[in-house]
Amino acid sequence: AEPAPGAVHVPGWLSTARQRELVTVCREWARGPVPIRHTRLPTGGVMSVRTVCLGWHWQPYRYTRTADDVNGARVAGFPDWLAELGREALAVSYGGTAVADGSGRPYAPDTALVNFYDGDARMGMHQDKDERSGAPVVSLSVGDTCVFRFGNTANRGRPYTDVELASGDLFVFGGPSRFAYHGVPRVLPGTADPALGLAGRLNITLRETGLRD
Ligand code: MD3
Ligand code: FE
Repeated sequence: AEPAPGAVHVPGWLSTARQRELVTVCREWARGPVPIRHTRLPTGGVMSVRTVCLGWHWQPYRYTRTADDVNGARVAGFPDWLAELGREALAVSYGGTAVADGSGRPYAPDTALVNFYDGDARMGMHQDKDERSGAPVVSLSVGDTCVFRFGNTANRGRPYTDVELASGDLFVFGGPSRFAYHGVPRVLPGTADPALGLAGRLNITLRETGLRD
């Protein structure tokens, strides 16, 4: 389904086996070198979602190599297999592995944000503007279903569309959708397959930062 220009939703894209592998590897990433944490905002607020990063460490509102706001450690590397998964995601959603900017350049994500939602976690409406690249964002959901709110590029309010994201769903945001406001108003606890062994929801987003050391 293509709910907006450049936005493609592929329900059930990840096999159960791949979902289980992602749960396992996310558990490892959550332990370190930078432990998963509730991100502290410059306003003093703390996000209800817990996040761990690969490749580049996101702290509001910039990317660094070391987690100066957590324990100072260098973030875990961004694995090649995850970049390859990102190119597979573009292949199924856009029909090719190139970034859809006319350059023909292959998608080369260099950071992942792994978000963990317990039953009370939410994410307010926001834009992702800290990357210096217009390349698409690839989102993979595992575990409990959530309500994902997909808005417009002008403001955080209406018009928006609510879409349920379930375990195994792929969502790609490119073109005009790349800078749309979006958020997660709620998670639907207990909706995941118990065999996954995950209480809550994981979301992995792949991005190109456009940054160099
Ligand atoms: C649309 N994550 O990490 S994934 C985020 O489910 C974030 O954890 C949510 O928003 C989550 O920044 C939503 C879908 C998503 C991710 C990034 C986008 C949609 C996007 C970037 C641009 C436009
Ligand atoms: Fe976002």
